[in-house]
Amino acid sequence: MMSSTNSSSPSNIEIKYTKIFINNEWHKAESGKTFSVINPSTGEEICQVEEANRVDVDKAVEAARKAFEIDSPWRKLEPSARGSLMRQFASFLRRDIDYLSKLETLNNGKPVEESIADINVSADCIDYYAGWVDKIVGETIPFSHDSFVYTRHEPVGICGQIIPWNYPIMMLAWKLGPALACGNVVILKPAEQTPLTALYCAALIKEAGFPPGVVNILPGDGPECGNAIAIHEHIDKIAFTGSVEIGKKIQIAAAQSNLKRVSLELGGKSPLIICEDVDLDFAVNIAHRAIFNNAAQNCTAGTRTFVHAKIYDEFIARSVALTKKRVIGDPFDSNTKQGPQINESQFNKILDYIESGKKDGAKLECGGTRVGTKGYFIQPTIFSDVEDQMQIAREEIFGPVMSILKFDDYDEVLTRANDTSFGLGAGVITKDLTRALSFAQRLQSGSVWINDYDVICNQAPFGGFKQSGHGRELGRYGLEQYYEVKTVVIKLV
Ligand code: TXE
Repeated sequence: MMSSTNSSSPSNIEIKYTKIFINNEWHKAESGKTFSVINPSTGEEICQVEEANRVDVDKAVEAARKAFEIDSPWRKLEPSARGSLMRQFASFLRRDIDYLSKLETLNNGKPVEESIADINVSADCIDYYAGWVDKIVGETIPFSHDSFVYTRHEPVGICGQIIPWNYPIMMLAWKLGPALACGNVVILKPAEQTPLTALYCAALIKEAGFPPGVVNILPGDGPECGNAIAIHEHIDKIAFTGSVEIGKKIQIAAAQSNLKRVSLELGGKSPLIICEDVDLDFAVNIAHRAIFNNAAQNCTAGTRTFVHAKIYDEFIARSVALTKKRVIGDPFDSNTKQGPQINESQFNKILDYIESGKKDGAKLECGGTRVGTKGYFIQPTIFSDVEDQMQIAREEIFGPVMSILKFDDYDEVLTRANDTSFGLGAGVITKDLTRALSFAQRLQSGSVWINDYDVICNQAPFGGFKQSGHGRELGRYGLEQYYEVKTVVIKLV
């Protein structure tokens, strides 16, 4: 279903920042190059942004090194004062939520309501980590009667952070929060598709009072700017969220340069298992949200919906009815539930997957085509009778395509659910507690949701098994990526 209007180019959203942010100053690209930022709702240009490359990365590293010197203002800041700066930044995110949410929607295409939710969660994430700054403690270790052994948790140093376009502000908060809490300095590269809110956040960082060089934000592409960060000899750690393909490149680049620490949050092909004892509407609603949220541009999207044979036909009928009612179109229209895909290449890739589903013999129940004639809108699409070996059941589509697979044996569905190179999320809907707990134990994924889906909280770790990545973000575990543990041994003479 289309929303009433489909003309998303609010001309009243002022674009305030388009330059490279280094050392709390705005810089032009050393190469003189800029790149085009596109509104995915229209396919038209929003503005040009300065394009950082290797030389700008070197400049940012210089600023970050200075900011990280042992007697720099940042290093000498008391932990609680560091926390205050972070809380100030979080409060500015909330203060400017009206503007920021519109900018996020303009650049990313997600409905404004979702942008607002993302920003609130992001501010909460920064606040959560601000609460940790004075609780990152080492331990004393009993060893011998004439020695004193203890550990210190020290910041890693200069952290490169490369983030994607699906949750631009939220990914920035997930990365900055733990890095700053531990006292690191950061060079962050937003995705080339969505640099605008990250650059606005840079201005808020400066306004909050962070010393120069602590946070540097460099808009630029992957092969030039991202790679320059990954291979840099003086960047101590890299955190990446994006595709498996680039995650592997990052790990190779880290190994071939200075063996920088690497944490990766990559894709998924997450199973959602609907048992025969469920309340059907409850399950249909969860499965619908699990796949179609954020136009399915979601690494945890429930892309393989396994449905018990006893409820299979009715589940499909109700899912199709619900999906046909989903309002798609102008993300600035408050009725809209689904905006455009991020860009033309994702749009084409998704339509190709839909073709492959048809060719492989899956049954197209609804959707399957673009919506409108401009922008990158795709109908929410459902395939039933999907088989495990089909391309749409094996590869990450990152688009609004629900694949429904039938099962009638619980051991068998567990094996099928785990038969993937990914392991990010998984869900089970059932009223049977024993079955739920047994699945939670045996599913190979970083998160398992029972009778819900994709519930992510700042306090609990998030990350992948297998090729969905390594390292955890969020919660106490998220801090572990951002400190080195030093052992100090003192002889008591
Ligand atoms: O990802 P890329 P793309 C998956 C999803 C999607 C596919 C492709 O399946 O369809 O990836 O999306 C930077 N060195 N996810 O092409 O290329 C790039 O500039 C260093 C899942 O957008 O991985 C951007 O900042 N950096 C995912 C970031 O990597 C490089 C979210 C992600 O881009 C680089 C996004 C290089 N050589 C896509 N090349 C998730 N896990 O949520 C690119 N980049």
